[in-house]
Amino acid sequence: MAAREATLIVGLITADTSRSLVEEHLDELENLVDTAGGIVVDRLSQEREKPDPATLVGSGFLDRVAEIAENLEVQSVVFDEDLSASQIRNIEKKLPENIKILDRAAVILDIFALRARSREAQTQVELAQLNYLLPRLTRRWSHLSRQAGGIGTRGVGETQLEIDRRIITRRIALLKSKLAVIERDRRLRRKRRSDIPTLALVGYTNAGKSSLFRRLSRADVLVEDRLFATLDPRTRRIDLGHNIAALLVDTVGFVRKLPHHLVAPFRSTLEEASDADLVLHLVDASHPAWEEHLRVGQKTLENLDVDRGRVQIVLNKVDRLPGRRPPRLPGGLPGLPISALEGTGISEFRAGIRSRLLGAPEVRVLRIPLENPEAVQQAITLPHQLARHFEDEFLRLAIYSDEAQIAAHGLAPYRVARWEEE
Ligand SMILES: Nc1nc2c(ncn2[C@@H]2O[C@H](COP(=O)(O)OP(=O)(O)OP(=O)(O)O)[C@@H](O)[C@H]2O)c(=O)[nH]1
Ligand SMILES: [Mg+2]
Repeated sequence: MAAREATLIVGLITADTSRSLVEEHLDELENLVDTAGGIVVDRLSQEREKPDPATLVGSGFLDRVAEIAENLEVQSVVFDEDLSASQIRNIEKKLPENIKILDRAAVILDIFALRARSREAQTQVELAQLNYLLPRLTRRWSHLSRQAGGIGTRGVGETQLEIDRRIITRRIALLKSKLAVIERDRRLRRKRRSDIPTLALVGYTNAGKSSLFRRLSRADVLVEDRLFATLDPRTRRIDLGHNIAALLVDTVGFVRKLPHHLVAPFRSTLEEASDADLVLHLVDASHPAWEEHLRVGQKTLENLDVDRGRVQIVLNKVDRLPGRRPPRLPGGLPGLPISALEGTGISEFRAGIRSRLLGAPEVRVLRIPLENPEAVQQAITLPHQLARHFEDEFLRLAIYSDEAQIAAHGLAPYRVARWEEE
């Protein structure tokens, strides 16, 4: 196995953030670097009023970064904030030649590239990578001109850069049209699906989406304590109990600071989510930053035009909480507590989803022909009966119930709008 790439990570504490928040973000970045196959050997952070437009961190601080990077013999330095093309160039000038300068987005793209399996995901990732690379193409960055490196004459390098840019631009156009075709096919496939309701599992990476997917569908999907284990969405038919079925879709995870040019190509992946009848927003309630994860998720869903009314928050990993007591959600939002790992709360979860999909309990009226004694028998055993009336040929019944319960007893065909004859 190749040795893990030694990496130094750098954070920035501004007036808008706090040290503890930045430390948390660096923890996550360390996790991202690890997932991408690197190893973080040290982390540094600078406190300053606001970012330096030229080099993100201050130039004096950058000298220290250079010195430490050299002493630790790192191969790359990763900044937790987005770096512009000119910032990368300026930072490059300060750091030793052989060290790669990356930002969080580049690391995420790298993980995506490692994880993409389907043709669609691979195409999306390559497109995102090229879009990211194009404005940042410098002599050190260009993969294509790296072979031509060492020549050392500026003119030749510049020409090579122009060629690279043209190759990339052409490739981007090709990938875009390829994706358009793949997406059209998928849209057609989706249309052809039966009209059983669709549930989409979304949430911060590592929240446990695939674990829940697996528990509900008994499917063999990859569950890993790694970030972005799932990149390709998958769909399975699941049983919600009481004879109610749904399609469940597992999707790619969210992460903070996922830049927009990255999200755009993944929009189609997440479109599955925005098209769903109900979006299940899974949150790892045992994570110290769960509230921020929840916010990032809600924001991403907002950007996808998913309104709050179609979202059900699910609090996962309650087995790791003291007393298994789920936290209270901000704004009094309702959340369904579960443990996907142990299976606790799953039947309540199923019931909760059923009532979200099929309507909360309310007074419903049934009108059942007496010539159907089985249905009559079913109906009179239902709880919460408010009124019962036998006519010549019908039993009329008012009950406090939900659609799911009525369907489960095979009584859905006998629903009528009101007690009185219309
Ligand atoms: N203790 C505990 N761990 C859980 C629970 N659910 C999931 N996990 C663990 O959390 C880790 C991530 O689970 P996944 O199901 O892969 O998470 P995911 O949301 O699909 O992650 P990505 O695909 O990377 O976005 C794994 O190590 C799981 O075993 C739970 O209820 N309790
Ligand atoms: Mg997953």
